[in-house]
Amino acid sequence: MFHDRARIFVEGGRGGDGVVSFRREAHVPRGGPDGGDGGHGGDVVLVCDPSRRDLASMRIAAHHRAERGGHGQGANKHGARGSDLIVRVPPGTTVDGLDGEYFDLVEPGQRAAVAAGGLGGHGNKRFTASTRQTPRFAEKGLPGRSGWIELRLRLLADAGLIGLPNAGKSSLLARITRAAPKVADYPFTTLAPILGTIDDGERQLVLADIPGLIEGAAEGAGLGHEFLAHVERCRVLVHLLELGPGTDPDAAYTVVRGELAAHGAGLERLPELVVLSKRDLLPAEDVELELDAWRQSHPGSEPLAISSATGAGIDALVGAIFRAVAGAVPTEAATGSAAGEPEFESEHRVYRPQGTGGFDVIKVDEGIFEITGRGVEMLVERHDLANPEALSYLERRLHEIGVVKALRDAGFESGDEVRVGEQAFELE
Ligand SMILES: Nc1nc2c(ncn2[C@@H]2O[C@H](COP(=O)(O)OP(=O)(O)OP(=O)(O)O)[C@@H](O)[C@H]2O)c(=O)[nH]1
Ligand SMILES: [Mg+2]
Repeated sequence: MFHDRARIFVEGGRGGDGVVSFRREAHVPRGGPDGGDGGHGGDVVLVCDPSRRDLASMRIAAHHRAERGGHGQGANKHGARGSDLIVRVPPGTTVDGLDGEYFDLVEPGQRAAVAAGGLGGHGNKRFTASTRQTPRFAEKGLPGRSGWIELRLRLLADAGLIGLPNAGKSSLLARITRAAPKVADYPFTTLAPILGTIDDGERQLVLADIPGLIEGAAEGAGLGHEFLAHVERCRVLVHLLELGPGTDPDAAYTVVRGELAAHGAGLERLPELVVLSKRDLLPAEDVELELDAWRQSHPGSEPLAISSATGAGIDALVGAIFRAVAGAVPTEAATGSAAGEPEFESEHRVYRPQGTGGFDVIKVDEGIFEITGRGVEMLVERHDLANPEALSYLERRLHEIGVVKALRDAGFESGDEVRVGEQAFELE
């Protein structure tokens, strides 16, 4: 099975906790605080890897968690940053990430940090102040970013081989590339797109053999509809129409063109080479008659006639594919963010939740107030409220950022309960 979609759960590593520690030395009676910081959590990073063919490996394990940061230690030792978790995906993978983020992995080695690790907590050394020489509290690390993301693969090929089942697409791919697709005289031999490369000494092109399309493919008939999306990123279509006793290239053409248009992504506007295949099945004169008939009914269209069996017309076709691809203006869909620098580079991005500034105070009940707002929630999340020193530090911070005033305005009195996130505490 060829998997071109996957849904995975990603979670950045939790930040390590800061630590409470005091210097101990034989000749220093009361050493100062020396608790180190926790390390940041690792990121979950998708990396574009050309050796991956599809997204099948994503189905084996759907959960991807990066390592948590190390805890701080005494003697000012900071915890280690958690390792990133690398998830390898094939070129052409697009990602609907967390909070509406979007990534397009095109270039080999391109990276996307889809779930950043959480911040490490500060050790007690950081909380030394003139009025607080011996802080006996430290911050906890914060959780990394997490959630489900959707991956989708659209093969990146320069040219796509399309046509009805049995038109000879796989035979052509086998003839002109080193790919070895299955070939057989029944329809739907090819069950998933197959890539091959052709090389003219200077340039290399990627060719995709797309499973045969039939009438209704765009609505789900046959196999083709699942794979029409892969055609979206091709620059040129190579449309194969089978010759032979009793075949009707015109009718076949109409069916496939109809499906391209019905897919709805503008596939019908891609440049197209029309190729009459299996020419060895007809006498040479009849092939010429077919070509003439085609030119008559499709003015301006110059079809090629080939045989993958004998090799007739193959060199001319390969030359025409190279020229067509070189002349084709890349479509929006074909390039994605491929042009220029990869947009999402590898630098470590720690998850600092957005919009941490504002907060709201609501009176929930008599003597009970709730504060919402990411900044305040983070502050509370990072402290151990059972520790009186941490609590008084927190109170000071809440004063400084105006939360206490807002509480007073809402009718708060000393000793009332305050709720933030999942925590509840009394504030003096
Ligand atoms: N005589 C002759 N037979 C051919 C030629 N090309 C393909 N065939 C035969 O046509 C049949 C179908 O060929 P495939 O290459 O499997 O066709 P396909 O378009 O890939 O078919 P699907 O994968 O089912 O969509 C096979 O029996 C091939 O041997 C040709 O140039 N000459
Ligand atoms: Mg095939």
